[in-house]
Amino acid sequence: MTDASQRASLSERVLAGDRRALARLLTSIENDDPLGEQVMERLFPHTGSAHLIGITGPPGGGKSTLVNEMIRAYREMGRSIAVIAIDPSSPLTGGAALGDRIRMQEWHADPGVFIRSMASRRFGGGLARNALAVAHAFDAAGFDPIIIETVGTGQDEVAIASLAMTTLLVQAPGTGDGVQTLKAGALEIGDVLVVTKGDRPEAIELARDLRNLRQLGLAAGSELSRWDTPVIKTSAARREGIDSLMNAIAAHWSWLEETGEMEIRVRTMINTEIAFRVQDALLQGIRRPVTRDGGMQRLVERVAAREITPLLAARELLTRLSHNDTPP
Ligand SMILES: Nc1nc2c(ncn2[C@@H]2O[C@H](COP(=O)(O)OP(=O)(O)O)[C@@H](O)[C@H]2O)c(=O)[nH]1
Ligand SMILES: [Mg+2]
Repeated sequence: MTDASQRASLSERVLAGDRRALARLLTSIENDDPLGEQVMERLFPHTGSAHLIGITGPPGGGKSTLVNEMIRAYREMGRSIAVIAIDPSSPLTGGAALGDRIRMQEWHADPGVFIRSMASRRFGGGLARNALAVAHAFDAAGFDPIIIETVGTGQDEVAIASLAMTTLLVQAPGTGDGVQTLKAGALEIGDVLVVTKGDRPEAIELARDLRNLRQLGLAAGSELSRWDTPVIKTSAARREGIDSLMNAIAAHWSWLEETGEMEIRVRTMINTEIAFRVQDALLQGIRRPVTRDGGMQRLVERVAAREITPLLAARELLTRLSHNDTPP
């Protein structure tokens, strides 16, 4: 088979809902294999309709358990759902945590559910690029919604979760970091604030605190406050509050559509994704040729000797990259 026909057949099989072809494509994307990139070029016109939902919050906050209940709810509505779980991988398990693997087993035989676990350790700077490409692949394959779960610790991880039409910000009672330690602005990335582990007594207070905080935000009168960010208390353990959460997600989608915010949101997402790619390309470019010929080191020495400023060094690197040193 020629390369071209291989690409054509892989993309057609993905479009036709072939799971093995999709799994192959995802692996190609994760490995930065050119095949993945080429297939995505063919598939991209078939994307853009899925509801991307980001979910982020502290490790152990109950995100994956909640996502499992969301899968159940979407399946009851007859919707196909894909989940991208980005986890700081443990060297012991090499990726998905045991609990996650057990949960994934539950949906193993259901063709309407596709869960992909990505270990953030493996990707470094390329994490964002890969996770978003995987989301596009799911979109082309007809999954809707697509949930991206990230641990809300690293900057990249939070950024990815906010690269969604609807972002759920999870807070759990008893994780030690109460509302008072929520970083300024952290609340703003949440379109829906979710208090998980609602079966715990402290959840009531946490939900109340979050509602008060949200109220303060509204009083400050931000222009974007036309969406009244709901605070939803859920218990995945007791399967409570899931319907309210699903309604809040659907309401947010309708709000995006009705107000024209969707257009703006989608463009912001594309803008950020292109910026991620540029960042990536520049970093790779700098790491490869310039470090190889010792150019980077010479620049570092010149800055250390106070001959040039760091800004001038950066400009020189960029000039070199845009001329002849850029790798293909
Ligand atoms: N009591 C209670 N515990 C929960 C609930 N949801 C999750 N947990 C527990 O919290 C821990 C972390 O859950 P997990 O979903 O893996 O958190 P993640 O790291 O945010 O994905 C696990 O031990 C879960 O059993 C809940 O609704 N109630
Ligand atoms: Mg998890």
